[in-house]
Amino acid sequence: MKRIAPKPRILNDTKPIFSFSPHRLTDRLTPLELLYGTSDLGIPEVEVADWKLDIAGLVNNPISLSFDDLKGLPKRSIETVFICSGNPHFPTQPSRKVANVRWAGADLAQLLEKAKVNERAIYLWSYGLDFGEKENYGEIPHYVKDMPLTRLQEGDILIAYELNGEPLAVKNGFPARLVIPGYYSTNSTKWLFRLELADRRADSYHTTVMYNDPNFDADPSGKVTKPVWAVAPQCIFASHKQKNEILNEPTELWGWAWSRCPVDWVEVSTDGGATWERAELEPAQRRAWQRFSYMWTPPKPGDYDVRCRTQDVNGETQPPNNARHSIQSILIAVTS
Ligand SMILES: Nc1nc2c(c(=O)[nH]1)N[C@H]1C(S)=C(S)[C@@H](COP(=O)(O)O)O[C@H]1N2
Ligand SMILES: [Mo]
Repeated sequence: MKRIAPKPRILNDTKPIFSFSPHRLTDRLTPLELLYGTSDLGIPEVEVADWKLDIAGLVNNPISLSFDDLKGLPKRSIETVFICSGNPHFPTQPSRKVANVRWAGADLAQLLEKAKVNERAIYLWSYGLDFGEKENYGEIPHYVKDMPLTRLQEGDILIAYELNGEPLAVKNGFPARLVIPGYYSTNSTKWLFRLELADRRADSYHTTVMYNDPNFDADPSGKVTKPVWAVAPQCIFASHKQKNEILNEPTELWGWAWSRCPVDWVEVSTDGGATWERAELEPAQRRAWQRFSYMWTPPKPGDYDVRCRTQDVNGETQPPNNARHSIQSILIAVTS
């Protein structure tokens, strides 16, 4: 891949100052200070006056938009689960860096209609202004991700410039970023400056070396891979944390469940997965996470291995372990 935009100034990477813990996620809408935040190549500082979004490649009518042009388009907003796929070097490690936030911006499908996508196009490449270098790879001129155009049929993809009702912060992709609800958030390119329609996958570091899982169903040796795109079903406890101590009294075990589509049910186990009971589950609201709740009366004091698992409306479930969406288990100590 070649550099196609001038280098912006890169601010020092501001790592989150808290250690991420799902039990803090007690709000339906995650406050911005609890967003996990990932910037693999540092944070570029972008001048709005110089910023442009180009829509190019396999289109019959290339478009170039200023920030004012973008904000002049009809504004759409969506509340959605936003989940990091975790450390790409360890794709089988459970990732519970999740949030539920409200984005606002312009509708991607509308923009692509204006650009008149050529029928040969199969993928949408998105370019971020951040750049860097990796050992054993070399220069990375831009953060680049791709998405199959088939995802457009499900709608809801935004070029977002607001997050939870506030202008996008620099670290979250100011002035604008792509947001693909139902896809792991690594695909939601920050500091977006170019969308390119293509007939093949992007050949960038973040689409080739990183973010391709071994597809053991297709090939047991793990050589065949599949891109980290659609979100898998998962649920977490927000009510209790690991090694929580509670009194020997009835307690509400509750949390959040989500997938690329609505989830159908959540079950809770208080005996390490030996038996499972249905939890109450609120109905799905478009792409937001769904609250589940289970009233538990501990039989006696002691240590309990408490778990939750979900199945989505496509029938997909969570594996017990060795997956980024494996079943969560927390130890709850019941005292007398
Ligand atoms: N341009 C760019 N976009 C990016 C990234 C990045 O490093 N550069 N990181 C991705 C990853 S891995 C995640 S989890 C999300 C994090 O978004 P946030 O920092 O707004 O929480 O941004 C995604 N978009
Ligand atoms: Mo991520």
